[in-house]
Amino acid sequence: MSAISLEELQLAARNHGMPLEALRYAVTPVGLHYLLIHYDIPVVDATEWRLRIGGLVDRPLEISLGELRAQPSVEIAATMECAGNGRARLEPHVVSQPWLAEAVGTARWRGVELGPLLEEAGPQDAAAEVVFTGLDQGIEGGVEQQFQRALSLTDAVESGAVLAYEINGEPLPPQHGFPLRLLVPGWYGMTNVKWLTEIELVAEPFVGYQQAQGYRLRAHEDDPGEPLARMRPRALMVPPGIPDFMTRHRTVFAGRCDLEGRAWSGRAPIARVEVSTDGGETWADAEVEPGPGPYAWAGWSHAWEAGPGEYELCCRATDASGDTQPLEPEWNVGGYANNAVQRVPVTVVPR
Ligand SMILES: Nc1nc2c(c(=O)[nH]1)N[C@H]1C(S)=C(S)[C@@H](COP(=O)(O)O)O[C@H]1N2
Ligand SMILES: [Mo]
Repeated sequence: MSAISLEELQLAARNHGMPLEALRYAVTPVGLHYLLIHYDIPVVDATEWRLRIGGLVDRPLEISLGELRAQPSVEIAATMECAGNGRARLEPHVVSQPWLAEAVGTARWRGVELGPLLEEAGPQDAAAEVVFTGLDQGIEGGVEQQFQRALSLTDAVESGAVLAYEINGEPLPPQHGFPLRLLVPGWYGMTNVKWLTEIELVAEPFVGYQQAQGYRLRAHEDDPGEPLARMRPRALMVPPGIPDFMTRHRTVFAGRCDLEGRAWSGRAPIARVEVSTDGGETWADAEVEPGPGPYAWAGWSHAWEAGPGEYELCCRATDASGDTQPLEPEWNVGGYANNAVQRVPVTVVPR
């Protein structure tokens, strides 16, 4: 693996992953959920804060947090993964937040459904896209900006998106977007705009930095690429046994070892999870159990009779559309959507 720079360490020390042993929880405890914050976490005075819905609508809205909380709410359990998850495994090295595999978490998000709220505002015929603006500000690619992302009006209405003010039954903490964030189940993390303050309906395709420059799958520098949208299938395992402090290499004691983990896809339900103990040469089916909701990861487990020796454990998810994980990473300019199978070297020692 190529060396990580101090600048990348600076990002990695701010944006933390979910320690993989937390895959044991069907719903990730808030402090263990991964975090990704492009700029600074804004401090928001909830009494001053308003959500504005405007642009190509018949009835522009300005809503306080109290008014939002008074509306009918829904709670969805959703698995969210950063589009950059797996980036640090790519060769040649892609400079950005250096995730290995841990940029994921599952939370119960409570809030107001986006679709009905947009209907209330009355989208005009010309409205084609919905632009979401966060309060956080920074400079990226030389462009001064607030974090912004857009969805087509159809996706905004039909994706089951929620404007969330609670995570796991508590008000959003500052780092997860207090007081309000967008949550679009099944989509990669960048879709879910935090510190949401404005929703604008527009006629033309949105060309903001995070839409037109960032978060695109590009094969080479001159390739305009495809925008990232829904999460590719991925399975991860709880690293078995005990870790070495420095290398994290796993030691497992011989005998029965219950391998377990979670698997998700933003495109279709998980249909199959397989496990390999020989680096992907041979595979066995794991048992799959439903997760905490249709938008959340499934649980999987597999009993392994571990004899002394060296092993490379792998797991691989396949979703109901037939989409599965590659054995080797597929490189792209931004280092996105690398869902190559996880590999966990372990040493099994006599008990
Ligand atoms: N306003 C704003 N929203 C944002 C971001 C951000 O930097 N600013 N980061 C995005 C990215 S890239 C990801 S992966 C998710 C991470 O959400 P979390 O930190 O709550 O896990 O938030 C998204 N929403
Ligand atoms: Mo992300």
